[in-house]
Amino acid sequence: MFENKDYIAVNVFDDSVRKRSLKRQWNQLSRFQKNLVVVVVFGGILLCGFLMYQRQLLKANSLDVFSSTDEEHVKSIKTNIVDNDKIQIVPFKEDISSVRMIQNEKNQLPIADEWVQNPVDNTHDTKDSIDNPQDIINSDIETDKSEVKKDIINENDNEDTKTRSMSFKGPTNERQQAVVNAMRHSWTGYKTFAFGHDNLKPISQTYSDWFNLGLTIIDSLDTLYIMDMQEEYQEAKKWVEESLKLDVNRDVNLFEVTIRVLGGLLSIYHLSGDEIYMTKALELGKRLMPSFDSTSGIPYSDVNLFSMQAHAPKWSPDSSTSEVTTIQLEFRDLSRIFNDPTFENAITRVSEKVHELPKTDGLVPIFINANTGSFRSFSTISLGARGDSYYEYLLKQWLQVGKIPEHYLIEDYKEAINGVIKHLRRKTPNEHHVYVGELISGKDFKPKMDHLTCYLPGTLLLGHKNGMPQSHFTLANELLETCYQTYIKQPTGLAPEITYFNLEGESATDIYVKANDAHNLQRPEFIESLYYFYVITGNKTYQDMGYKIFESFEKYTRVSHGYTSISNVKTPNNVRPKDMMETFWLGETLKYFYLLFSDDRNEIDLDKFIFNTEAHVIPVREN
Ligand code: DMJ
Repeated sequence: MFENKDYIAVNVFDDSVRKRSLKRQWNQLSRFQKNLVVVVVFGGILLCGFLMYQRQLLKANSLDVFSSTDEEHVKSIKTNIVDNDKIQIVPFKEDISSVRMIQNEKNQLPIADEWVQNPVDNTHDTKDSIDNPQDIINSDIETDKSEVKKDIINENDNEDTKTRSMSFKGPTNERQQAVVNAMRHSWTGYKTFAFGHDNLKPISQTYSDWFNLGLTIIDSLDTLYIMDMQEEYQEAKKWVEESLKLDVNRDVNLFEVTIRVLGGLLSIYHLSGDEIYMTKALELGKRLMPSFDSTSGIPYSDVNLFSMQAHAPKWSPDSSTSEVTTIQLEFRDLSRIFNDPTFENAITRVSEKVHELPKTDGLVPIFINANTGSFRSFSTISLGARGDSYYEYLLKQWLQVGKIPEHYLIEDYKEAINGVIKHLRRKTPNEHHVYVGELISGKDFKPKMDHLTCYLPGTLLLGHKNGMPQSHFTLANELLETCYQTYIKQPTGLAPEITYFNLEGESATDIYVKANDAHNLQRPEFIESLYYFYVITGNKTYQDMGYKIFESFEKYTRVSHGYTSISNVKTPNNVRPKDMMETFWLGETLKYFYLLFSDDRNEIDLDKFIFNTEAHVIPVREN
């Protein structure tokens, strides 16, 4: 029954028997069967060859992204000394920044200001240089080389980086200590069950990955440093030194990686002075640059960090407006550190393009097309999801470049806030809560406010501190109060993701929450605003408001192995944990809590630093 066709006898010890047996089997096959075998074997060989060739191509595209020249560049940055070209890196001491100054008899201006003021004069034309990502890398490296040659290396080149770092004293009161405990509990859960992965799932005691970049570690670095959690900080730093791989072969979101990873690396570099972070930041910056390779210069939303190919999101041809306009602080800072305008040129071009587009009294639609460079017609106008940080970065970029009077960034900001007051600000009929709604299709008012919008009171106050009009101050106070109400009106004391307001008597209560919007994702925006209010006014009431909310987080989101987002803020008996600890819980929310409770309002000096939208610190130039 097993004879011949169904059974092949192979004697592994006798080669001649084996060969004869195989030959016999071959001869017994029909012509069709023989052809089939030939096709399968050769097809397989061809497929293998093709796959290997593809792999080589990808490697060729990716391998040279970061060369040893960058290492040299990093070294030279530390202590560039003024030569006849008058270019200097101001060492990071107590520290203001690594801002370079051009010194001459007539004036003293940071280089970055000149780039912003005269962007068309840039010798690096971004559009030309991004046609081939490999070119941009090579040209960057060439630029790096020439800078290195120009610089005279200081004899103190190996000066201990600690002398360039900022030191933090750790918690000085019970509230700060409580936040440190929360941070330690979050970190321990993450370290135990998710170390090296993006997120902790604290209930199932496992992890999830989004970009495969160890997001929680990077987002936490500066928080651990500011809280003086030395042991945990060293664990995080060691991971960056030994395990952070930036050439991940997957599509990542340009905005998210910029604000969390690039921002996180830059921030901890500025705080600690450790060169490893700026080396990594440079590599990441280069890997993200292909995003700008669109016809219009408006970046694509997604980029593969290994193949360095970028594209629009899979679900739409458009990028989010807030995403393409919330990468500028980070890329500009990278340019300043490395004295390489390539990054700043690319993001300045985006800001300028957006500046030129038609708007509704300064308000922008939430979608923009990377190929046409135009806003999507009839898209929503919102200071919540997809719109929020466009407004935030107008102000903060202006602060970053030294508050140049009448700069288009601050003019756009002022116009936008006037637009908010004119089109989006409303007051509820009974309790008179002032809120900021949305314009659906760019025109129909909707009385809905995302929790994300609660960053606005803080940003408005920061603007007012820097010369913006009284109307901004008034709106800031009104909105802060309303945001607080979105917390304390819930039985858990935690705000939902989205709140609706009574527009003209259609609801029994002035503030209400729809079933699908009742989740709380441990977001930072309101705590961020409280932080600005406390630091700028010195009024401790804001600390008390914050502590009440902190206690609610403790009560409803703390679990055995970390903290979790919850599904329902309206049901204290069953908040339905989502089993997810967001990276911004450690990167932002806990950081702002800690700074809010500080006795020292100047722990981070707002005249010297700006927080990016993920609460990572970026220096302002020294005036
Ligand atoms: C963070 O990633 C940033 O704050 C961003 O600006 C908005 N979303 C989250 C936090 O809510």
